[in-house]
Amino acid sequence: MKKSALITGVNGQDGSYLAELLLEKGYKVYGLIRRKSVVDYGNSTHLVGKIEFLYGDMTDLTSLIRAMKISEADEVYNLAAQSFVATSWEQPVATADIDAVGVTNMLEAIRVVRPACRFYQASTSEMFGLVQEVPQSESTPFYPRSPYGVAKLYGHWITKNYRESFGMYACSGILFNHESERRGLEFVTRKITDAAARIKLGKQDLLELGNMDAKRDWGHSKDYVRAMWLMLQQDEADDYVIATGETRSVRDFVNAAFTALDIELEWHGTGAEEYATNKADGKTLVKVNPKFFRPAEVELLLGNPAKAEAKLGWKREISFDEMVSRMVKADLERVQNER
Ligand code: NAP
Ligand code: G4F
Repeated sequence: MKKSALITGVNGQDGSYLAELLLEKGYKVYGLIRRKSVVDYGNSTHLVGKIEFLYGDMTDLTSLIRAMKISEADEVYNLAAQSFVATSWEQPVATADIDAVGVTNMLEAIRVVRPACRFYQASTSEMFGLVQEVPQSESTPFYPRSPYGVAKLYGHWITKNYRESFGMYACSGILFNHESERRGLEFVTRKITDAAARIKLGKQDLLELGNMDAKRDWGHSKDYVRAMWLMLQQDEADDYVIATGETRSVRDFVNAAFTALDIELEWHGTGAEEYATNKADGKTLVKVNPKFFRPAEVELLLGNPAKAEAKLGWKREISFDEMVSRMVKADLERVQNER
């Protein structure tokens, strides 16, 4: 008999890659999406007809109970979230409703309808925030720095609590930043690759960014959704850090993206006065705009994936350079074909 899986946030970056992976593995896949005024399957548009879409919302327990009843899910992957850190200062209450209480709603729907169903929670390296040690592992104390990080920490602990209180198979993946050709355009990596492509094609003059010194441990989403699935196939539920073990600054990412397009940058100034010129003609292509600075920043993330590698047999396959090159190539093609 086919296993059944329910993915919340199926039209997001990770949801679409995970749905592809589960289809390859022979699952019947259900994806939860929100009703919008215009029908929009987002990153999972190509999966229409292959997976079953269910309307629902993380803030509406009744819709999650309904989704559990219809899907009869053996595994639930809770990827739905208000996932953009900067927006969490503008919409702190909505972020908490979706990213914190929404997790309890999903766990309750499982507990009431199908308690044997396995549960994956999308936890995040943002919970480490003002990092208490380097690198960060499963035992590193948390210190979130944004309403998003605080809400996700609630989701993390309620998942652990349902595991301990009710014996549910509930896991949290503490995933470090992961990107792809499907990443939202507001996140820094995709903002950079999209702008670099436009600048290369003469469709944009300048890229404005915030904190160039922030460091992230960046991997590719396709590798990370494999880890989610592995977490739900073990004898016992547990929490795992998923990361590459490498860290780079935003400036490093900018250099890598422009290099992939054969543009060499020269950097000048520091802090809010920093900018980069094209070495070939001296034209300013990148500059800092303080409007993108955050009220509180996460300066350094670097994960230690040793536990996941040893216990899950997980290993990332897509290198940093390969990821940047795929993102730049996809954006170049897309921008070229824009009218
Ligand atoms: P994403 O592209 O922003 O996808 C988030 C999804 O959640 C979207 O499909 C969105 O649907 C849905 N959603 C938002 N609010 C909802 C609500 N109230 N009810 C139902 N669905 C809702 O994020 P992602 O990068 O794929 O990340 C997936 C998950 O992993 C998120 O929980 C994120 O916080 C977490 N995470 C991500 C990273 C990373 O680096 N990518 C790292 C650690 C953890 P709409 O299209 O309707 O908005
Ligand atoms: O790409 P970002 O917006 O991602 P951030 O804040 O690290 O969050 C992402 O990763 C988390 C895992 O650690 C996820 F939980 C979360 O859902 C999301 O996927 O920003 C990365 C860094 C930040 O330090 C930011 O200040 O880039 C810096 N940055 C500098 N200029 C910028 C910009 N970020 C954005 N979005 N836009 C800028 O212009």
